[in-house]
Amino acid sequence: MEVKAAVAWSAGKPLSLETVHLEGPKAGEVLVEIKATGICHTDAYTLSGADPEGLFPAILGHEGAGIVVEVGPDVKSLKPGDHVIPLYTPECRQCEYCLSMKTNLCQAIRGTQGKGLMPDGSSRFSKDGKMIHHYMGTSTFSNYTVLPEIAVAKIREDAPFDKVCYIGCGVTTGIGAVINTAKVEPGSKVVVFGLGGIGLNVIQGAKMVGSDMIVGVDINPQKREIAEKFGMTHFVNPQEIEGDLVAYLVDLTKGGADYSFECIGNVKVMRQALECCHKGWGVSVIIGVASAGQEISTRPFQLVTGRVWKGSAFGGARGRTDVPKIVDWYMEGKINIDDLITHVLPFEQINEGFDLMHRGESIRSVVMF
Ligand code: NAD
Ligand code: DAO
Ligand code: ZN
Repeated sequence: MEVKAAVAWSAGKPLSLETVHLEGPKAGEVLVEIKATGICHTDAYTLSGADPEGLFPAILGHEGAGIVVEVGPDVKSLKPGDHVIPLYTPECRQCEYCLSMKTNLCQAIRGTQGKGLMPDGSSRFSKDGKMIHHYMGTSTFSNYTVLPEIAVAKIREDAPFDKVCYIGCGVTTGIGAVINTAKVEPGSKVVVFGLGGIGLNVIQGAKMVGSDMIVGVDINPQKREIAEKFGMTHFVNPQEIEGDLVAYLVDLTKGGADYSFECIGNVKVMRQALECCHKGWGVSVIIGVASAGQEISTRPFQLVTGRVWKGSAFGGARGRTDVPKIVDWYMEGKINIDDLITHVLPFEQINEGFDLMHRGESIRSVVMF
């Protein structure tokens, strides 16, 4: 079939709106009509050319929601008409990783997904006979996409696509890092570095589990108001404090953070996030994706004296199991997504969504087909 897609032909260029060819689903795959998709920092990172694993041409996008329109042979868990969220972290429930119950990093289709291909090693997208890569196994910048069944979460039908698409990445990443990765307890002191689309969801997760003190750190003072709305109790602008930021935060938290989260992708800030943690038990979670070749460092004594450094991908969430529950939380009013979606754009203005992000004017832009 012919579909509408925003194609990344090469790095560093705006997306090109095209009609491209999409082959139907093969065994174990489903065809999904994408109704809405968020634009995430990670799409911009890949489009910029800084992502060493970025492949071109490709159809980017990994934060979508839509409806199943066709299923291939052997598909058991989905049917046409099901409302769904695509998963860049699949959940096969059969691989060693899924069965370990220690990680959400299902490896069932890792090899082909990383090469921009479907599990059979081919792409479903092409233009004039030229192959176009899939992206993160999802390619939601197309009004139709083909997905492996194991990379699709079925959600309730009354959930609005233009809001719950954000659960496909940002919401789950932030809230999940608090609940699944750090397992923050009520009464905790939390420090969040970077108050963007991820950090604000960390704040809302920390508030949800009953943290007493939630310190937000950002160089953009305009983030203060929205962060307070989501539960931040103290704001720190590193450019406004005198002296060492780590010492300032340890003093503010009276001994250090029980939990800290790096939501920027800056290796210097990752070190600050670890070192502002409480001696003996503080846990620091890296969420931000640093540029290629970057390395983190600290004095090993920071770890010897009880601080713990962890990382979190997709909030440690098992997508097919956890995403429908997070959609329920939104529908029950337990989490706020509406105030984080600052811009809704028609598909034709998808490049404007990237511009808004680069200018720091949006938290999340959502594109509707
Ligand atoms: P964003 O651009 O919306 O937010 C980043 C925030 O950090 C901004 O408010 C900015 O002002 C602030 N900032 C920048 N430099 C700073 C500094 N030196 N000190 C303090 N604040 C600073 O980005 P986002 O969408 O929230 O994404 C954050 C990171 O998370 C990115 O690296 C993204 O790729 C990554 N990410 C990771 C996962 C995962 O599963 N681990 C998932 C999605 C996104
Ligand atoms: O299993 O080796 C693996 C890689 C899984 C990829 C996990 C994604 C990490 C987060 C990247 C940003 C997502 C928007
Ligand atoms: Zn698996």
